Amino acid sequence: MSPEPAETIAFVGIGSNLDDPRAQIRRAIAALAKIPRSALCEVSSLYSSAPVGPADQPDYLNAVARLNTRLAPEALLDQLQAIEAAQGRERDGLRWGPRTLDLDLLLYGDQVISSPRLSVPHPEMAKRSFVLYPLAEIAPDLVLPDGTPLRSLLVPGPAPEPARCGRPEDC
Ligand code: A4P
Ligand code: MG
Repeated sequence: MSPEPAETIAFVGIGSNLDDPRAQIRRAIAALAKIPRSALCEVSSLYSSAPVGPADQPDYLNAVARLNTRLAPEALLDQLQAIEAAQGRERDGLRWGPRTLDLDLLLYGDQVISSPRLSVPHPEMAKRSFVLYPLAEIAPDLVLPDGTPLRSLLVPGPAPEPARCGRPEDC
């Protein structure tokens, strides 16, 4: 029998801009809390921002969650994709198009993963304030696997607006 994998801290980016994004994110958080062999430890406030990518789509709400997990990275991705599917995520082939729910595996411990299904750290995360600010809210001292302090990435560009409702449980 293979040994139990070590517990690893994973950060998941949550985004939605269709079909009541606030409710989508609330449902997603409830589903993240039920992922097997994992514990949902913390969730950031919600942040609203204009879409990155095609502009003819609604604004997004985003948040970041921290999980402690004993799932391997691809098994965790399976769980995230099952939650997206359960919330009506449709993939129409449009890159960065509108979606009911997007769950991205941002970080999995210190691991750098490059497989056909998974790139970790998420390749776009360092450029995206809608990821960096909620991540910094729950992990201010985080250092990326390449040694870059998260804090150093926050300086350029405006912060996304925290959504008025604040933390997801208050929505
Ligand atoms: N995949 C590879 N690495 C990962 C990872 N670290 N996490 C693969 C999750 N999936 C990963 O993803 C396509 C494939 O990427 C998956 O099958 C998986 O095997 P997808 O979710 O089907 O497609 P996508 O989300 O449209 O693509 P992508 O490139 O992940 O888009 P992003 O980067 O998620 O961007 N603007 C604002 N303001 N807020 C947003 O949240 N989101 C996007 C989507 C665009 N603009 C946005 C926002
Ligand atoms: Mg995605």
